[in-house]
Amino acid sequence: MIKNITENGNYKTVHLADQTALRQIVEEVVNQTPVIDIHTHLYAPEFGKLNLFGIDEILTYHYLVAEMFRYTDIKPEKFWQLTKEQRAELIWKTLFVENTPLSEASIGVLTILKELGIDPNTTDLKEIRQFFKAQNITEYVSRIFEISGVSEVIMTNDPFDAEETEIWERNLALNKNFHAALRMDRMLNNWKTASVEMKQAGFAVEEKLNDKTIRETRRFLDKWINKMKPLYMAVSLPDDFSYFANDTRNQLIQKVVLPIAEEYELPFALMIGVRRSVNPALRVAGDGVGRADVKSLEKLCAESPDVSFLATFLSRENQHELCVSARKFSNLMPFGCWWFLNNPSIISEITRERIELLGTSFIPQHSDARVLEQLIYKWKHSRKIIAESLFENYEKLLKIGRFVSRKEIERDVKRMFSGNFQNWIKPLTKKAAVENNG
Ligand code: HDL
Ligand code: ZN
Repeated sequence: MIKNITENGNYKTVHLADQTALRQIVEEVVNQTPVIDIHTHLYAPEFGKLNLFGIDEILTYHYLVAEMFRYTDIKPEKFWQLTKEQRAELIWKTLFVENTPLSEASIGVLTILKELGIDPNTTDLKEIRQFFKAQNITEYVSRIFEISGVSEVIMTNDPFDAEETEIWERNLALNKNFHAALRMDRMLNNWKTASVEMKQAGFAVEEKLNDKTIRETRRFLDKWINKMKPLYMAVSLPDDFSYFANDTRNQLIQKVVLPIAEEYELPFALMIGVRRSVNPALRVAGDGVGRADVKSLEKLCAESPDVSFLATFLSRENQHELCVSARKFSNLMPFGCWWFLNNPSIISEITRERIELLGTSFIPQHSDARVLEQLIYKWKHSRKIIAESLFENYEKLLKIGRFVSRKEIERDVKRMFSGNFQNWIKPLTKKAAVENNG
């Protein structure tokens, strides 16, 4: 039963007076509120073959590659010699036919098939392939966004990736729902190689961080900021990242990245706790996780109060510490259940501890999608848990006798799904604007 209360005779506020109505409304609002997916590896259709979609890309997702190796005795070097289609066939046979698809990534594939109207009991990949081959990519992108409830996605854009920069140099008009993020991994984690590549691209940099190198590195970023119009700069950092060390990475952060962040009002996103190539034979599937030191993130936030930081960690234990840090620094926005945390049991724990410690002042999820259709399962699975977590807390209010209105629920979910991010990023201002009009 929903109590209709007329207040002051001016308007009627619907207050949810019992749990059944409340749960139904929370689920409805969470499922219908569009989300800005703030971190993906998707590319706008204009990037051609970098824009991955279809069943063979879905099945050869590196999460499934890693899982497949646990069931077969094929050696990685032999696996990598197979064609994309052959790898997809092997993964399908191994994880979906010979074994029950119970992992999050394999259930995700079946969620995609179901939401696209393909029978998840189909065993013949050739039949499934026909569906994807028939798609017109422009209409298909809109359809996938629609099914997923995604309004916009932020890409991951690497100024050191020749295949990608070649497309940027064409100055194409990109699909308006795809935005850039300037990825700094190669510059900050592999300066030795990055400085050589920057020099080859005409920037007078040396490995030694002298004044000229700093100036030229900032000019390099100026170029790519003006080219890509990123909404933020991002870097993934290893579990042993320490902002207390006087190393090259920290000097580049202090002398290049943070000044640029302030000058352009560009947020800086840190994704901390990855151990790259724990098993190199698995290639992109070979990375691992390590618990990181949250004190370094706190030092960054404390020393740069005018910079807006986005942050997430790869280790479950760090996520609780991140919530506490975010209570100390209002320039720190926690986001997402990253990679090995993007599993229902852990999304549940992280979302609940975030609501308990931060209310609605955080960004609950990003998809990290690499293949277009992954938006479907990553958001369907996450929305279910976000709705459950929110319901539990609204229900506490009802039990106290505090009414909850649909309008409040809509405001809260909109804040988490898009508002918090939109408030964090600002239209590229200052220098970039001048460059554009110069
Ligand atoms: O560094 C990152 O952005 C990670 O998300 C990696 O791309 C990782 O391989 C991944 O796809 N995780 O979901
Ligand atoms: Zn990622």
